[in-house]
Amino acid sequence: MRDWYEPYKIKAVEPIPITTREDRRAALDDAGWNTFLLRSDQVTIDLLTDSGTNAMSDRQWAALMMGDEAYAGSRNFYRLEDTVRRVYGYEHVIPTHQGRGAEHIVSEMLIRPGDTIPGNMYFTTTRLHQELAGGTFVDVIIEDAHDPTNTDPFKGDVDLDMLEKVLEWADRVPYLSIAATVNMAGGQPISLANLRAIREIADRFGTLVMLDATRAVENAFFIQEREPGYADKTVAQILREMCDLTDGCTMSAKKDSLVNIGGWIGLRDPELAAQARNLCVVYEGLHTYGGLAGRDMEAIAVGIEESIDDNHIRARIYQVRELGERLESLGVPIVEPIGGHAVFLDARRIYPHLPQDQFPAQRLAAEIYLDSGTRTMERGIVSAGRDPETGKHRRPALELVRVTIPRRVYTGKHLEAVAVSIVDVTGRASGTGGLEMTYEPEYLRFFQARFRPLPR
Ligand code: P71
Repeated sequence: MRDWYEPYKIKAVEPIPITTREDRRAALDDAGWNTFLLRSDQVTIDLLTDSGTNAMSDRQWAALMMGDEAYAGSRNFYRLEDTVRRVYGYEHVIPTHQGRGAEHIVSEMLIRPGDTIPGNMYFTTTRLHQELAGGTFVDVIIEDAHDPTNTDPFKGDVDLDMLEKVLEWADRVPYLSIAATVNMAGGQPISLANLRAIREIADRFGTLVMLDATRAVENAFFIQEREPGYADKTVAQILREMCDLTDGCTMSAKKDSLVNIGGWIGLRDPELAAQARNLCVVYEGLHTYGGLAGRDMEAIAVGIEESIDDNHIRARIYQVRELGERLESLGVPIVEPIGGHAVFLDARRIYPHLPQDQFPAQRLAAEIYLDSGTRTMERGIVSAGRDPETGKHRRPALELVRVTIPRRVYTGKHLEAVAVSIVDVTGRASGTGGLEMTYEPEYLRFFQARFRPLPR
């Protein structure tokens, strides 16, 4: 038998909304041409994100019934703590309501005003919390990551020379902010060789390495597939080797861990852990629930175990890859190599006639929705926001639409239909105009910004 089919069968199904083009045009106008502002009832295939959109297993649903909703010392917390210690290897585990709750606490705990935080490409919430704590994020990802056509197998790697330079000139670097895989680069992995070198540099300069472990299991799969010497190791072994090179992590359990809500902080140092627990009770909830119900923590513990199954993670990555390869074979420009959680469409190459100020990726996401009711996400100039010092748009090299695949939710046929729609939309590209922004919120503007279509 082939070894890349889904290692599960379907027990419960949910109908999906079917709409007309007129319905979708009205919905898009109501939503200010921003896919974040659509109601899910207006969306047929929802590829906005893989965050919290996973299908839980029968075991996870059963785990919800094992919720111990005690205010303090819930047994579900100890189960989660035990699972994280065993799988990720961090001694201290502080639960949070989701990933950004963990980022908030870690940023406030470690960053002082004026600090510099180097990392392998920004992520929206991560950088915002670093900035709100008074720090400045500096991107030290390798140059290849900014080029969507470059096929480097580890586009999430850090440029080690650049990292050393930043460590030499910066006044204070509280930690290195290292993501696995790198979301904004296209779901690209970091290699173990690079992580090892980062560890060595961090030790030499006396700074910490904090991992964004949100999609670290997906990263571990890519290492197994691509890094010499790892083909015979399990994804679980590789994940552990990655974590062992770091001092702590922030985690959004809504991705790899196959749940709908939750997060945690992992730490080794007992004093830092005490500080993090202290901030947890201020912002999240008692340190044994961190804003989660007991049942949520139980479902995360089960999800972590399922997430490191080699058959699960292979089927997950292969499903994303199948969509990417189909689009590629039909001539749609995408980011290469195909990443872990999504296929990224290159709006610059699809709409070469649109200047970045007219939000080509935002328009492309809207056009795909209009065509088939498929919801995707802009990852370009709108997501990048404004520079806090100059107030000008940040202009990222990558102007992308992310077609994100929730785990265990859609079938190959759904994704085939999505590919057909994307091909139709790109076929009409030369007749498509840009957008004008009509409302811009101060923080994380992509969530709530509104637009108006411009004529071609
Ligand atoms: C994704 C999300 C969710 C999201 C966040 C912001 C804008 C749009 C969508 C969340 C991540 C992530 C990484 C690498 C931390 C978080 C925050 N990703 N690190 O990709 O990808 O976690 O959402 O649980 O707070 O759609 P949180």
